[in-house]
Amino acid sequence: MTTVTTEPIPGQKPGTSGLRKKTHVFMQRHYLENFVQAIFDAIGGAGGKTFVVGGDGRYFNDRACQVILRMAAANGAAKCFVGQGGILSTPAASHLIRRNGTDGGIILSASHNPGGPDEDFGIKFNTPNGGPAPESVTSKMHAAANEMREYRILEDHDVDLSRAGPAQVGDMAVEVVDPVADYADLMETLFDFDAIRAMISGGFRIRFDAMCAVTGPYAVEILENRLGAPGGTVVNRQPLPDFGGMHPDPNPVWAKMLMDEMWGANAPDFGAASDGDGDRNMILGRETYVSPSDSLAVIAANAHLAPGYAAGLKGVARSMPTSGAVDRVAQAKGLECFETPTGWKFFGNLMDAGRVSLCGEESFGTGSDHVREKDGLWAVLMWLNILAARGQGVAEVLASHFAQYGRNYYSRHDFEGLEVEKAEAMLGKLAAKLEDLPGKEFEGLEVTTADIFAYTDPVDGSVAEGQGFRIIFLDGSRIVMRLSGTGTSGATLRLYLERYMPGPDGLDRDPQDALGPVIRAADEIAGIAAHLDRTTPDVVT
Ligand code: G16
Repeated sequence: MTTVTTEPIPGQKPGTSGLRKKTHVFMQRHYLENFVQAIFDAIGGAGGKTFVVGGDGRYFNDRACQVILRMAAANGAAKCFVGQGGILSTPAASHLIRRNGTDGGIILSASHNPGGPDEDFGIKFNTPNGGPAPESVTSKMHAAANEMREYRILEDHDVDLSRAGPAQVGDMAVEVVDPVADYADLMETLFDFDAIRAMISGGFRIRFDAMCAVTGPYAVEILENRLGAPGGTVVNRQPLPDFGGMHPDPNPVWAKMLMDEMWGANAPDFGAASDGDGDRNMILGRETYVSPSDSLAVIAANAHLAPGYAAGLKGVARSMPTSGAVDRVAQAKGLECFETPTGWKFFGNLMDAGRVSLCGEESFGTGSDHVREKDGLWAVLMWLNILAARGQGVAEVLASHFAQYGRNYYSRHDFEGLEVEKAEAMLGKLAAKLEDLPGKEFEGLEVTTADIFAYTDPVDGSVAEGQGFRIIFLDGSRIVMRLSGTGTSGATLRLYLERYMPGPDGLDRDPQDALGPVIRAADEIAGIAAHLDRTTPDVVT
C-alpha cells in the first residue's frame, strides 16, 4: 500500500450528474485518483465499507475500475461488488447497491455523451439508497478535491474481471457479478411478462437500438431471451469503448437510424433506444414520436396496468423544465405532484420518504422507486406492458391520452458549443430584466411570472437556488432557459418551450408549429439570435 503525494487539480466540481470531463483529462496523472480519494474522504472514509463498482464500458472504463478497486482496498474497504468486465448499467448499479445494502457505489459513465480517447468520461458516486449523491455530498467531494494532498493506493496485479465469482485485492474481498441477471429478475417482478410475450408472439414487432452502449446485453436478455422477441430485435447490441462512433443519446437527432426505420416502409410497431449507461429512453411508435414529457404522463395514467404498480402510484415528480402534462394526470387521480430542479438526485428524498413512486424528466429520463436512478429499459417494458394490457398501439394510446387530458405541446431547443462568456452574458441580461416582464405581452402572450427557479426539498429542507429561468404566460404557456450541467466543453443553452391546448381541436399539430408564438417570444425576450449569433438550434427534441 502506498500513499502518493499529489496536489489539488482545478475543476473537480461535480455537475448535474457527477464529474464529467474529456477522457484525456481523466487520464492525466493523478486526476482520477484525486477524485476517487475525494469521494472516500467526503463520505467519512472507506474503512470497513462495501461498494458497487462498474460503468458503461466506454474507453478507460476497464482501467478506471482497476484503479478504484486498488484505491478502495488501500482505503480499508471490506468488499466491492464489480460488474463482470467492469460493466454495469446505471440502473443495474443502483439496484445492486440496494439489493446488497452497500455503502454506495462508484459508477463510471458520461451517460449520453460520446466515448473514446478524444470524447468524454465521467465518474459519480451513488449513496446507500442507490441514488446519485445529493448536493450536500457532492459539495464535500469538491471541497475534498480542492484540498487533496495525498491518496492511498495498493500496488497489485489487475483483478480478473472477466469471470463472475469471488476475488481478492489485498485484504479487500471482491465479488465479480453478472451485470444483467439481478436486473432482469427485478424487471420480471414489476411487469406482466406473460402478456408482453403473448403480444410479441402474436406478431407485435419491436426494434430496440442499444447504440453500441451498455444496454445491449440487458435488452438481448430481456427482450429476446425472456420475452421471445426474434433474434435481431436488438440492434447495435455490442457495447463498444467508443460506442462504434455513435453519439449514444436517444433522441430524434442522434438515434437517426431508428427514426428512419420507424418512419420507413414496413416499420416495426414499437421502437426504443437507450443511452450510454442505460438510464435514458426514447419511445417511438410507427411514425410516432412520444415526447419524454408525454411519456411520463401516459405512464402516470396507466401504470396500474403493470403488476408492480397495480396498487396505484404514491405520487409523481418531474423536473421543472419537464412539461406539465403529468400534473394533469396527477390532479385527475388525486396524486401529489412535485416540481424539482433538473437532476435525478433531487427525486431521491421524495422516493425514500414514500411520497412519490414515479419520476420523469424531459431529458429522456423516466423511472420509479424500484431503483433510485432513471431507467431506460424499465420505461420500455412499462410501455410494452401498457400496450399489451390495452391492446392498442403507441399512436392510439397517445391520441386517447390527449383527448382525455388535452395536450401540452413541448419541445427543447439546444444551442451547443457556445462561448461560456456569451451565454452567461445573455442570461445575465435576462436576469436583470425579469422583474419588468410580468404584464408585458409578446406574440400575443401576456407574461404573468418571470423568475429563477429555486427549490426547497420538502423532506430535508435543503435549498437549491439558480435552477433555471422561468417565464410563464397567462394561458399557461412557458419558456424555460438554463445552461446544461453535463457538457464537457463550452456551454449549451437549453431552451424549453411549452404550450397547452385543451382540445378537442388542434391536438395533432406539428409541435414546432403549435409552439411558434412561444419560440418567437423566447427570442424576443432573451435575444438569443442577437447575443449568440445563432438562429437555428443544434438539437430539437
Ligand atoms: C443527467 C441527469 C438528469 C438531467 C440530465 C440533463 O442525465 O441525471 O437528471 O436531466 O443530465 O442535464 P443537463 O440539462 O444539465 O445537461 P444523464 O443521463 O446525463 O446522467
